Amino acid sequence: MVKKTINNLAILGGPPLFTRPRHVGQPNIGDRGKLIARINNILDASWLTNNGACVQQFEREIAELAGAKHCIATCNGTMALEVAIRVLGMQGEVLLPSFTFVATAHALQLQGIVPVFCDIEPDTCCIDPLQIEKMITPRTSGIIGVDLWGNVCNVDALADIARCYGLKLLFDSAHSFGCSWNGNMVGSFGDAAIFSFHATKFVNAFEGGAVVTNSDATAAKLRQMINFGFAGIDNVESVGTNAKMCEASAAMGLTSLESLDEFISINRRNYMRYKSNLADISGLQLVPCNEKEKHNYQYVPVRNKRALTGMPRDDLVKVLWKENVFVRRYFYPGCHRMEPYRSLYPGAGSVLPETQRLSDEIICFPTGQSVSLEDVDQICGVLRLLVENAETISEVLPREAQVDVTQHAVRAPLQLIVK
Ligand code: T4K
Repeated sequence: MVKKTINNLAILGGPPLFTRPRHVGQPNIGDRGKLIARINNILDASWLTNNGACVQQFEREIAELAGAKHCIATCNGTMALEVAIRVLGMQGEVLLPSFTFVATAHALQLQGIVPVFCDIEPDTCCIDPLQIEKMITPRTSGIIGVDLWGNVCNVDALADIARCYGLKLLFDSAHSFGCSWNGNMVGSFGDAAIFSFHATKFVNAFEGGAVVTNSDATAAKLRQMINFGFAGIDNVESVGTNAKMCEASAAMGLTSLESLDEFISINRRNYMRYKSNLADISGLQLVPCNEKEKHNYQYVPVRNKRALTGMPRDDLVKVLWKENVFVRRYFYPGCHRMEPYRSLYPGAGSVLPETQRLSDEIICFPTGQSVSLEDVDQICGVLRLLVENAETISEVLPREAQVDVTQHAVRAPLQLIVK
């Protein structure tokens, strides 16, 4: 264990805190033996995709856990969004938060639908229902609420607005599988909801996603849409695409589900440890979870209040990356400040003050199976050191050798770009 002082910070030439990088989104791996057995069964059955036995079982389990009548598994969360938007008949303009992963906006833009970016509530960091009504126009056809980091949108308020204006309501619940709102599981709200089971999600299927809905008609359309519009052999009834989940993904998904409770309890344990460690570090505010609800605790989002910490957010990120702590700025800079949206809708930021504030403050910290309580203590120890010595550290940080935090450090540390 490296005892950190200002003088041996890795950014100043000291050894990194960890030799093995700690990543946000490092996959949780369930029982390998069971996964391999499932893969062997798939190979023995010679049925690798197209609604195989594992996919069917995965769909049943997800529907049950989400409290939804139907689950349609997909190859990833982005395709789940695309087909759900299409099947729900969204068109013209759709309201969504800018503070989301860019896939939410792209799934609209790709289909010629204008994403209209709405601001977020300061407490939940989800789309602000009070702002939505101001932005509805005759061209608005729907709302996409994003359950950010597992914090669920104000479902009732969104449903009221959707009902009042005749809008479709879709939830991007990529982050909130296993979470609840008012005691009801995410997946049972609105016209439909989507999940992501990407490798970085606490339940993963390598790549994977799903649409859940309580509507028989929507489910039937989705089933066709994900499989080229086929209604039976040689019988195509509608335009469709290929968004099917394959058997290997479903095998991984089923294996992950078997460890669901264990993954949540590890995430919760780590979240609570960050919470107690950060409680006395001035200016680093852990975004609260509603602990009365079910939560998956798969993200550890922290706001850096620069006036209190004395450290710019990106300086904290640079120092941590050099320590092999690959925190992420989810979601900087907000979709409206990314292309093509920045050029297409240059005025969008004028109504997004909360989004801009949060995206300039946010840091998400590593958690999950690969992060121990000792890791959390050590990461927070570095944070304490940085904040308590912010002035000195800012003076000695090598400005000419900054880590470029715009580059991914996927296979870090090799790809860490130092200018
Ligand atoms: N809606 C929302 C709100 C979403 O957050 C997402 C996806 C979607 C929709 C779309 O769902 P999918 O189509 O992806 O199923 C990552 C994920 O790729 C993405 O799924 C996720 N959200 C987003 C928040 O995070 P990037 O661009 O940040 O990925 P990348 O390659 O930088 O990796 C993230 C971190 O995970 C790194 O620190 C490295 C680590 N990692 C990653 C992989 C793949 C590992 O340690 N092992 C791995 O195998 O998007």
